[in-house]
Amino acid sequence: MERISSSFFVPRNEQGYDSMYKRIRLMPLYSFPHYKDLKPHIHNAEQKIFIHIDFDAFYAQVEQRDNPNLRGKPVSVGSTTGNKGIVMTASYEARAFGIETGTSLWEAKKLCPHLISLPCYGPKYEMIMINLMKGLRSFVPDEFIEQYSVDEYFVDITDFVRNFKEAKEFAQKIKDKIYELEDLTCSVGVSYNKSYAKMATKFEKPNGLTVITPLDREEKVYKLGVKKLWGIGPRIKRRLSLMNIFTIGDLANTDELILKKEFGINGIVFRKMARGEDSSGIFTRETHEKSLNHHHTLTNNIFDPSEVKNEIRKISEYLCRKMRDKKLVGGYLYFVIRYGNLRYASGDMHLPAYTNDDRVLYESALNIFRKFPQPNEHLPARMFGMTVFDLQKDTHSMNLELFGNRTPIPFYHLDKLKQKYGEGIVRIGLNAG
Ligand code: DCP
Ligand code: MG
Ligand code: MG
Repeated sequence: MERISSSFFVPRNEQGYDSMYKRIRLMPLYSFPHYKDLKPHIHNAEQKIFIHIDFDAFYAQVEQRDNPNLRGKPVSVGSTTGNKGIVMTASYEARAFGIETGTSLWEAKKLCPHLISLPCYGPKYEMIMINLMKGLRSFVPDEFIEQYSVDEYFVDITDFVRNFKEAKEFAQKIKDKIYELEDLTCSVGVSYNKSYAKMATKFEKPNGLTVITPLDREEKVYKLGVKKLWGIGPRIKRRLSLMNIFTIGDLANTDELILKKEFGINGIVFRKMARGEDSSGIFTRETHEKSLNHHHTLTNNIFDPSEVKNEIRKISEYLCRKMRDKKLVGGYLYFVIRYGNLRYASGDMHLPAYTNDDRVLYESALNIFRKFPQPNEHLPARMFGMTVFDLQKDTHSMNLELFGNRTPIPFYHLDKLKQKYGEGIVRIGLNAG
């Protein structure tokens, strides 16, 4: 594999830098695990093992690697235009002076007058990540790797190790491989869920390797401050402290309803993450794109149960039609309702089988919906939305076989009729609820 060297790239210039920076920021970032990735219905169905990889002082380390004169010196990478410059990252030598991401260049120079500030050179960092992806693929297939940000990866190694001891060895091998390929150090976290793995990475930075097993939970995680948890920033930390929640353990042991009342659905997510119950898996570009969704915001809010069901039915029908149109069946459903007061509730579930049957989607959506506050005069519904994930090719026979106990409906033919004679021509009686 080719080693990326700085000579490969055109010289930097200030003008080019902006667009390059935009490019790298436009890389798909799947952000903080959205509540829809957390499958609330699956409780430790199977234990997984993830590793999380994050480079140490990424941009700065790359610059130090490519210019030996910079090694061991305080270096920052960021924008260098006039006084408005900002530090994107700083080498660990510069961090010793208190310089960190987000420090203004002006302030950074005050903290450390001999700071060497360099412009950011996006494509180089991007190439490193592309090269690294190739390296990771020599350990596990593509679908087990998620590039999470400009310098981070998650790898699901559940199927490749038998226990945490092997997981640690596996992580060390990956770490060594990265060093061999790119001459860069990273820190690695190993744990049984993504949130803990990401947290573990930070424990021994730089160049660290940390494992958090379920047995370590109380000892290593619960005593930490809530801010160490993925997605909890200073504002949420402040709100939590007003509720007397300071550590991750406090958060994990707070009643779900109390958190829900304060933070809505996010409260439940925070608690799950604190407890190590984040069950989100690897999001690849593939699985991410393999979804279909439909949302409908009503012109007038509704609360009459039959009207509400009718809306859910319409969205189910529409989505199934869309799936059939692409000859796909879906395996996972996400359902969301937004109320008149702009609060929302959502949930998701595995569909009973891969399907594009209107009835199955409708019933499943209703199953999720039943757990939510039911719309009423004071809390009418304003928007409904559904997303079907895990789309697979429809082999057709599958449908009939799996729902053998139901009357098979020739949906594909009906779609054609509808197309020809208009929507009203046939209506399937969907009765659930
Ligand atoms: N970055 C950025 N803007 C931010 C945060 C980071 O441009 N607000 C860039 C610079 C970093 C790179 O992304 O080098 C990776 O970000 P990290 O948060 O992983 O920080 P570092 O890798 O620099 O340092 P650490 O060793 O703490 O991971
Ligand atoms: Mg990093
Ligand atoms: Mg990072």
